[in-house]
Amino acid sequence: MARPKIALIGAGQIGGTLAHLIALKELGDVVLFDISEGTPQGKALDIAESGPVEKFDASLKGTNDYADIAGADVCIVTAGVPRKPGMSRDDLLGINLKVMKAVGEGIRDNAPDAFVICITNPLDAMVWALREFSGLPHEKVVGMAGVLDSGRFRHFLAEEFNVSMRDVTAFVLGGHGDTMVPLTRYSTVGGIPLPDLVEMGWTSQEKLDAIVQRTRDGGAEIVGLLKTGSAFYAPASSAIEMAEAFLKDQKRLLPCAAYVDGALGLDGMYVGVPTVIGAGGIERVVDIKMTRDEQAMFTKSVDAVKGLVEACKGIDPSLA
Ligand code: A3D
Repeated sequence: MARPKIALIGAGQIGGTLAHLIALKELGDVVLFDISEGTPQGKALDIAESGPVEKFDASLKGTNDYADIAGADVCIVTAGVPRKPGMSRDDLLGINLKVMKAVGEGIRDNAPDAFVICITNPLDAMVWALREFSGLPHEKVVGMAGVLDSGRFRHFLAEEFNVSMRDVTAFVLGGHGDTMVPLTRYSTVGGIPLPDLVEMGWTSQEKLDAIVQRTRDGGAEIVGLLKTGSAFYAPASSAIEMAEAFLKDQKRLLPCAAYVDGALGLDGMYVGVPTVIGAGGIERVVDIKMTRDEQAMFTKSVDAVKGLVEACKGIDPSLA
């Protein structure tokens, strides 16, 4: 059977890291696309030349031509600009919306059967716009944020409890931004929910609240340290987990920015929710029950995403 074909739209910090991870994990052949001439070609060749040392079998091609993504099984989109210190993700809206139009049309014309994972910020609005511009089925276009946000949460919790990150599960809901909703009730260490661990004296409520806030600010913390761009290693790993779930029909339960129509009281919008990813793309949106406080936080987050979607419609009338 031929190797899967994975197209990476955007060959910047995340795009290059994605290509490297795909090769190391032998997930498929890589086509790295960018408008910048030489960047995708250079990164593809550099990674390919590590093949004899790393002993992977994968072909890597860099290109500036959308025709080269033809027939891709997965497209991962990072095209656009990242934020700089002091910027919010929402400040990127205008410029990245134009990029989503070009990318959406490129995918529509060349890889209409692909499972598309969007990473470009502001995430929830950009994945919505990318779906609109591409016209692909909703279940095949999804945004990566929740895996990263819950990964950050799990890392901080594992450090606090001095336990393996493998035994920490975390649950986040809502938009990728300051309003994201880490659900402590559904987050566990070895199956023990966080509120129980507070009662057991493993940590204090104050410390847990601080970890929740650090998770919300996780992206800004890295931007502040790097000064020249945003996080890319953990975002790339997170998108790879989603791509692998699709390619291997793993039926993983992962938090993603998915199209929700009916579940969680929503009627047709993209926002971060628990999903099942398998060969069909987003095969299920998990309709969880929320307490009144959780519902209030989720509604606030949903409203923030709706505001950004309206802003997109104001910028590009074809979306209205
Ligand atoms: P960067 O290293 O700047 O790479 C972006 C690449 O996109 C550059 O190589 C550009 O040349 C390219 N590009 C620009 N316009 C186009 C176009 N029209 N077609 C094709 N390529 C184009 O950024 P990055 O890789 O660090 O980040 C990429 C995006 O991901 C940014 O929008 C970030 O804000 C976002 N991001 C999201 C998360 C989430 O968790 C959702 C995390 C980290 C970064």
